[in-house]
Amino acid sequence: MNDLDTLVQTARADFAAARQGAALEDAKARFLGKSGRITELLKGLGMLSPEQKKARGAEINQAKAAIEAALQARRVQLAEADLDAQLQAEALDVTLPGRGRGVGGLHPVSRTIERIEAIFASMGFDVAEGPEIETDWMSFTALNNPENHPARSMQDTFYVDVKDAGGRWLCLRPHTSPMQVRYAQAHAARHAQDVAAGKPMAEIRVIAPGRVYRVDSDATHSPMFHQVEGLWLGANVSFKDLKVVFADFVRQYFETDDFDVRFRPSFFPFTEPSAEIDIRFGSGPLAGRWLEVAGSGQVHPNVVRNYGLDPETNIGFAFGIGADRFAMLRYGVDDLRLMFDGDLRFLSQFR
Ligand code: 2NM
Repeated sequence: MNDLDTLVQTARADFAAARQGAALEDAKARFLGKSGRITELLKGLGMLSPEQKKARGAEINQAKAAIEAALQARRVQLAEADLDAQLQAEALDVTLPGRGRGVGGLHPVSRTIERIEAIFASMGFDVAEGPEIETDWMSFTALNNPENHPARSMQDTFYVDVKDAGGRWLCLRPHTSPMQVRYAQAHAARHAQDVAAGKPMAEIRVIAPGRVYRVDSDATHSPMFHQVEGLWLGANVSFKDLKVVFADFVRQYFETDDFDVRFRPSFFPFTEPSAEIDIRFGSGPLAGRWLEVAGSGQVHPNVVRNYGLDPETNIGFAFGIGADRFAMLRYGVDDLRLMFDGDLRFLSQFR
């Protein structure tokens, strides 16, 4: 092997030993650079005779070409290795299951309230929502509960450490009736001219859904629960209308005609007479038992007066539905506490 073959072999070995582009370019300089081995050899040609120069020059150029080819081959190899490494590092396994997004859903009680709202809306009822922190007057006095009267304990609630202008503690509303008072007062103000002229006023038809609070907690009572209260007030709205409206609501809500309705005499401070509404299904999982599903009654004249209306010409009924109870009946849930524990194993069944 002559000196040039050895040089080419050395260059190949050096290039192979270079693991990165920078090291490879260093190795290139040692052979092909300004003071590299090949360059030095070419400079040495000047001392040779023309014959020798020609022969030796051709040999050196051959060696140079071989080294350049080896260099280029190694460059390609290193670039491919770099690309491979990058592909490895950024590898994406498209066969893995996606992380996905948690699918949310409405709470069963929210679904129930929306369903109840839609049914009453179809019968011409407006929907009124409002504050959960209320005055004593709105929560009790306006609803015919005299101040400090023991009947208030039927709706005993929680109080807030803030007093209203009259010096009475604010409370968490024990029912949504305050919203009906607010709605009826606004309605009376809107129709003040009719009211003053003793003319028939446009009817009030409204439901008030929402959270309410009571001092009560066991398997069937939660300190926070949901009501939908309804109010229909007009020139001569009667118990007969209440029975028709309520039966139609039950028919639509439970999607069956196969049930009886009965009114059982009861007492509420804000209605007179008052009645519990019971229903009994003729078929299905709940068939045969009377179920108490609402309270109701003819709105008391004192309450109508507190709406700002004349109880002689504005007559009607109100009712209160437990939305949580209705959700339980529809979905076959037997413990109220499940509704408020926030357990996803329960809630995800309603997505
Ligand atoms: C009930 C039962 C009976 C009711 C009464 C009123 C108002 F504002 F007109 F006085 N609103 N809701 C009512 C009547 C509520 O819940 C069990």
